[in-house]
Amino acid sequence: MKKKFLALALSLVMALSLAACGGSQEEAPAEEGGETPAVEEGGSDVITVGFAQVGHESDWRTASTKSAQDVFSAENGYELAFVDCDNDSAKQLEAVRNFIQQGVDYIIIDPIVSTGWDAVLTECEDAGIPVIVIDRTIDDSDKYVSWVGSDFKVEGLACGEWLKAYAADKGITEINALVIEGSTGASATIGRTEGFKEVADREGWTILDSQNGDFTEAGGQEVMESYCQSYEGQFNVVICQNDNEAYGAMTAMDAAGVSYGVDGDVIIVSFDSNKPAVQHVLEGNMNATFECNPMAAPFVDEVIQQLEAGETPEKEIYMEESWFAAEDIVSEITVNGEAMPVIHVTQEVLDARPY
Ligand code: GYE
Repeated sequence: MKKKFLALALSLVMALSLAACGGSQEEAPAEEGGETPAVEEGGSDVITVGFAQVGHESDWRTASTKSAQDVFSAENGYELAFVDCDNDSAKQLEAVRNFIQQGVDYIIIDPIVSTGWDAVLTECEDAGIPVIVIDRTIDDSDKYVSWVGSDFKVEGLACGEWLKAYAADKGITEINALVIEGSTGASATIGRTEGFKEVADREGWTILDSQNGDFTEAGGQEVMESYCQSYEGQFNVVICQNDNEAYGAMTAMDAAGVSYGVDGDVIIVSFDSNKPAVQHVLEGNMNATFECNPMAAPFVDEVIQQLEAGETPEKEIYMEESWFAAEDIVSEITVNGEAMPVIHVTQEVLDARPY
């Protein structure tokens, strides 16, 4: 499993530079180029998989899509029906219903929002099509086989605990934070918001504002432009719920003449830890980044193979993630009673990042 994961990670690095996000709601086969390798000799039928992806809003999403396209390939015995739902919940429900009509073998859903799922999951169940949920959670139905993803609340808690330790070391006694949230209703947004707020409340920090930047660079820039006007001179921390929002926020702070990062007045952090964000941390433009691992597809493949073999997969599968900081100040934090390392970013650390 680990070997396979590493191999995929490597191929992803090479493929990322080529990856491009198309327009909205594209439907494309998974196989690339002209190659259509036959299913292995003596092998079983091709397994058809429908994947209702959130959209193409971020670098994280591009990596997630690529992971699925790499794994659910013709070479691996799959045929992938991929739908980019363009961050539109109605489109996502429609995509799942279309998969039912097409009679795919398995349906993968990365739920844009965490509620409103029970009816369509019941339809999948009635049609006898197993559903595997990835990344974001479904919170109002358990009619799916497995979920593979991250504990977003732990990510938010880790961010809070790191900030607490970092501020203490730097002698910063007052925290006035601005939060740029991800898309409303997404479990990633809900968990990261809750986790950070839990530490903020406990420590008596002020969260001046918390607004939706939609997990996009443009959204992050727009929210930060308005924050720079409304809270001029009042904030010393900006929490961006993904990397792309942080890139937009830095552009907005540059324009407003606000300094940030290791040598600046404002501490800025992000979630996801895509390579460009880790690069910003290495350069000191950002203080820290908290990883969310987008490579769920190999684990989904494993779930499907278990189902094919008549086995019962685990209901919840958590991705492994790391926390990265610019300065070698906080080397460990404790989250939910568990000690977790904080990695000081060096060139070697950056070079080893798989996405
Ligand atoms: O953090 C963000 C993406 O659901 C965890 O969605 C995912 C989030 C990720 O757009 O970049």
